[in-house]
Amino acid sequence: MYNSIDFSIENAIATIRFNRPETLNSFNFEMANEVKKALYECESDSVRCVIITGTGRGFCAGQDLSELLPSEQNPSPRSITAIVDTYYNPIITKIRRLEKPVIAMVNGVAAGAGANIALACDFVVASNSTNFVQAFSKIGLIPDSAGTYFLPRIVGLAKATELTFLGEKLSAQEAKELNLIYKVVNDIDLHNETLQLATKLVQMPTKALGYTKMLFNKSFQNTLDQQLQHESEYQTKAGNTADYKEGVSAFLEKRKPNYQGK
Ligand code: T3D
Repeated sequence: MYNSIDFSIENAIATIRFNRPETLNSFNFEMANEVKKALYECESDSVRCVIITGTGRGFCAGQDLSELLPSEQNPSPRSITAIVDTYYNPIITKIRRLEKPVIAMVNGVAAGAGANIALACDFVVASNSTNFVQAFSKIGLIPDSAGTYFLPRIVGLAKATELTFLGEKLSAQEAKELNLIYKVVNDIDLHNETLQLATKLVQMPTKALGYTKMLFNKSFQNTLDQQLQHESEYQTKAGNTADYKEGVSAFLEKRKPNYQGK
């Protein structure tokens, strides 16, 4: 069913694994389409957390640069507009709009759109051999995939300018110190540490986490009054979930809650 990615769902955890290791999992047309399709599959209530990762020594090197210029095999390559509008923008939008946690398990270099897809996730767990590279300026492009949105908001304008203008490698440790990512772990521990986090998240009240994420999405643009109004709406939705009733009952009965994500 999938060719450029692996996709699996186990114990309510969906894993999307980029699978073009010969190009450090750079994005071509097929991989972009498959990632979008898999993200749509993750809308199912049977999925309560999503992990995005890569095969081999890289997470993702962004756009497959061999797909861009006219060649004998591909005399009319897709335009940059088409690539941004049909590959990256829908992927970022989908990650942000999925009402459940999305974890980037970054197993190695994350460059260009690959870096910014990771940074758009709710958690980034990176192996200590990882570098994040805003590679765009090196080839005369701007930082797409929401780089110009999240970076200045998270690290401030001066650091965002440095990272994107200079396009130098940022180690996982430096990214952690900048609060760009959640955790740095030894390469060998990456899978287990990420799985522990995902397992913890799938046992939590998924709808409340999803609603919190939607509120954070809105908070960047809203005034305080607008945001308070949205909190009222979403708290009403959260208060109507079975997990809310379970949470309160478990507290009163002095037992561990058993959340179903409903
Ligand atoms: O239309 C549009 O372009 C708009 C959309 C833009 C979105 C973007 O993502 S633009 C940014 C695109 N990405 C890059 O510019 C990154 C290019 N890659 C690199 O700078 C380096 O490869 C890395 C810093 C990521 C890693 O360096 P290193 O030394 O660890 O690995 P390497 O030897 O450079 O790469 C290994 C192989 O992967 C190599 O192939 P080979 O020689 O073994 O056959 C290399 O060509 C290939 N590879 C790496 N990145 C890409 C790639 N092939 C195609 N596209 C790539 N992006």
